[in-house]
Amino acid sequence: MSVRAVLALGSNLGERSDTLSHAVADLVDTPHVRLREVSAVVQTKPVGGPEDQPDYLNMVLEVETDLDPHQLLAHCQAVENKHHRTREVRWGPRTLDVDIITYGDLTLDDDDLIIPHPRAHERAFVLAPWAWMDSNATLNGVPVGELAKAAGDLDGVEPYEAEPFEAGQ
Ligand code: PH2
Ligand code: MG
Ligand code: MG
Repeated sequence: MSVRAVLALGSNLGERSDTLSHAVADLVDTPHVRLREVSAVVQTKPVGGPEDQPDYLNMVLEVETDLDPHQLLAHCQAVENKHHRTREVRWGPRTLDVDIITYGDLTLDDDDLIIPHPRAHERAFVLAPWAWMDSNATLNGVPVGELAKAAGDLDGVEPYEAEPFEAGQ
């Protein structure tokens, strides 16, 4: 049986754009996780955590997977670790964060995993790229575009344009 899951990626340390690209490739580098949709990349002001941390790049993916939720979590954490993720400060700067936002229609409240993600409904850095990727998406029965408009951090979310590529650099 396979299930559609939405994953959110964030990076605010190092080569953020390269990290996100490689993370997408790593997440789907298994027959158990297949890529269905990819959002635009957005640049976002940090929400919570230390005030002086750099801006994030964020994006979301829809995947189809036959991993169960805990297997999918372990897979996401393995990809975070590959990108040198450390866990010193809660909501502190990180090379890569991969969060499970939804897993089909499942609701789960385990010590190590809550689905849907408990803060996704109020975070424009997740909701805005998600709404642009999938205009029909809902979270807890509410269109994600509506949730994005109500989110306090929407002003800090802007489309990200990659640096132009120049030969020889
Ligand atoms: N992730 C957090 C806390 N704050 N802010 C932005 N803009 N983007 C994030 O990905 C983010 C955050 C915890 O995971
Ligand atoms: Mg997170
Ligand atoms: Mg996380």
